[in-house]
Amino acid sequence: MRKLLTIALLCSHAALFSQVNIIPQPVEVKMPKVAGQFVITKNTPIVLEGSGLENSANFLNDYLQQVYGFTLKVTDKSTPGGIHLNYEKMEYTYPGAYVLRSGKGQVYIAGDNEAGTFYGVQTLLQLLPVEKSASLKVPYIDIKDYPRFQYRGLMLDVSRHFFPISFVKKYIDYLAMHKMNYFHWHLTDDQGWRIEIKKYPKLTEVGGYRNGTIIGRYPGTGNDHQRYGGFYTQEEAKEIVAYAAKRYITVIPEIEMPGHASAALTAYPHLGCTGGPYQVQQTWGVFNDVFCAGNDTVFNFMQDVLDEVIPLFPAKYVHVGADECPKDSWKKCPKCQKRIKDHNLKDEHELQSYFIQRMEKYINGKGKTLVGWDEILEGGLAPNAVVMSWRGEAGGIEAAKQKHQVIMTPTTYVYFDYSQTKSEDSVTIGGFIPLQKVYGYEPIPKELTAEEGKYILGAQANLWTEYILYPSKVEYMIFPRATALSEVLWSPKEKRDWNSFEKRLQTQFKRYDLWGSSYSKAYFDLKASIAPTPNYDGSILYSLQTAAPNSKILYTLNGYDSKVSVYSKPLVVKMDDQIGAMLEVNGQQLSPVNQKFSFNKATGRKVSITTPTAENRRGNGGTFGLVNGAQSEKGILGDEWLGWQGPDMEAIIDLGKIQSISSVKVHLLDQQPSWVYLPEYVEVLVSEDGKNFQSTGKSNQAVKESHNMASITVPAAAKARYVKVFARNHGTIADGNPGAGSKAWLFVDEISVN
Ligand code: TNX
Repeated sequence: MRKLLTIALLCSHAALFSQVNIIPQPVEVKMPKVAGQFVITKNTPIVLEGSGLENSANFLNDYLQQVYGFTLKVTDKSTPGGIHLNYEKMEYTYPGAYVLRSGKGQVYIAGDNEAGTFYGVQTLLQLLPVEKSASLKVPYIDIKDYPRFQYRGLMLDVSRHFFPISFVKKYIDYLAMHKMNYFHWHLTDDQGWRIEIKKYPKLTEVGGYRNGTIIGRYPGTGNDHQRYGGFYTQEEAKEIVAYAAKRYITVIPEIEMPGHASAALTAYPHLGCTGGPYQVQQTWGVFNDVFCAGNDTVFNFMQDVLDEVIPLFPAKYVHVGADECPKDSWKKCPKCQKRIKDHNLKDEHELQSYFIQRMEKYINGKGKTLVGWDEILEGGLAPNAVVMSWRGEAGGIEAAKQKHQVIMTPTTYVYFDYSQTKSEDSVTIGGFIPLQKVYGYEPIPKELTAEEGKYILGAQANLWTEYILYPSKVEYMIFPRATALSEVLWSPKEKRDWNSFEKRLQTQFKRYDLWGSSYSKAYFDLKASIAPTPNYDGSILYSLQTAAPNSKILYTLNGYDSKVSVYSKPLVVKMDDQIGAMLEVNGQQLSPVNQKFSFNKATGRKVSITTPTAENRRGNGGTFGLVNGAQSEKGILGDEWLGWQGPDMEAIIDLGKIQSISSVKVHLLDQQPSWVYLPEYVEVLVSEDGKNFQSTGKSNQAVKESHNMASITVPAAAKARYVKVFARNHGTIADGNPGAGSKAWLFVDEISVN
């Protein structure tokens, strides 16, 4: 009997536990010995056990109203039962710790501070059912939680496209529900100045509007010739700040200087080096029209602007941009050149540094801390500045080593304007950052010592809006990636577990539906992978996978000539083929993939490399990618490519048995603007025993295969079992080229032996 009872208890525990799908994963979740559920009804009171808890109660009620259509009575009389909001002293590193206990007759949420209780309420909301009509049962549970990082942010660019106050609030709610605490508001850029400045009304009257917008992906297919724009009044900015504060979110304003200034210069042309005329830009990119660094009027203007901006935003941080400032106009400007001379500056980079340091003094004088993009490292870092590392992690690493605080926002992991699916059908800026990549991001680079790592305040995802015109597209781009990021930023590192996240994500998808929010379904895409057979017999295994429930995978062979088959296990490919596949869900066909295979003597054979590739350039399926029969058809840095920055490539292929060969061809990427160079030469060496190798020759004769791909073929008439292919890296990039002085990249995706 007793045994039976235990089993029954365990079963109901398991059922209740499957209802618990909290993101970000809390530090500790326990189910109490006795399983059960607390039911929230219209008569359940919210009991405030301390002052300052109204924000939490109001958020809870607003959510209940919006999602389930009712609110609860709030009382500060200590009555038994109901939802109790309280404080409790706790151990934590950063503010925001809370406990949540639900049991017989009550839910108890206590934070170490107001924000902690608020985060406890966010967790409670995730314990509620994801169906509108269901009764609001909260499983008995015992949660202890606190954040890992002190800075957990999302940025929104409102210059390239403008979003109404109502949506900015919604965006802030999304942050709140993910326990994030910084909203970075990118308010000015070349395409529009979006914040009212009373002393300079033309900033918004003129700079707030452009006379057209490029159509399609840059360079585009034309211009729509529609006047476009908008701005926020100072009153509206205050409203946003107050709204965010009630959600324990700090708003950081960004006022770009000295670059990305076209909109401001159009309003006040005397602030540029040439005096104009300028225009509010109608296309995307980086523009040469920047604030003049030799003219004191510019500094007075910037200070006046900050005098009005700073009082609106209680944040201790003020973001001044400072990214992507071309130096062309400064080079030609007598005032800028005089400034360089007068201050003994080395060049225009030091002039940029002068500009930022001068503004930093002003900002510090107002009791605030300057934040800038990682370009503020060039020409000398302003003394107290916080660096936002966006061009990869390098800027963040360097700044932390210089003992500066850092917010990580690398393009490689958290640029949410990049595509999250390979079959994106809307226009995006490009790139590819799938959900799992975001989930796998570690904000503290391993290049840092434990001590240096402390300078990493946290991380933030950026949403640049060149190709994001509407709120629904914003949601589509941030979800579910922002949900993954929230776990990176909040949960203990050792609690991060992709499989567990995937399971909880299924409920999160339903939660987005409950909110009426758009989100990307790329997670369900059909994904293909190529692997060797266990004995490397010269054939290949092609596997197709999807996470989509109730779906079928369909495929065809021979360039779509074969009949359509239903996929059940990896396909064994033995010769040239072209496989097409897609998903079928509810009769709809989705997510097509297509793979061409070309076979040669090396295909499907064992291959090894002597020097490892760069960590983020291991290729799809690792080293085997060199002989997997799949040659990149697109000269973009997709997964197929293996890359080395600096080292040479040396690959050894085992053909399985001694045989006659005639030549070896290496397929390469040639994209110098991205620091990718062809090798100096390729040499082939052959062996029968894998020990004694003999050179068959070298070649540097590259044959162009597309605008940025090429191949080099080396004659290799021999009898051999082992083929060693050596490609000499280009070395250091010469002056006058992008990346001058840095090590060149070598990219290879396929080696064929004929
Ligand atoms: C670079 S990130 C920019 C933005 C663009 C973005 C597009 C940064 C500091 N500057 O101006 O919108 O790329 O991904």
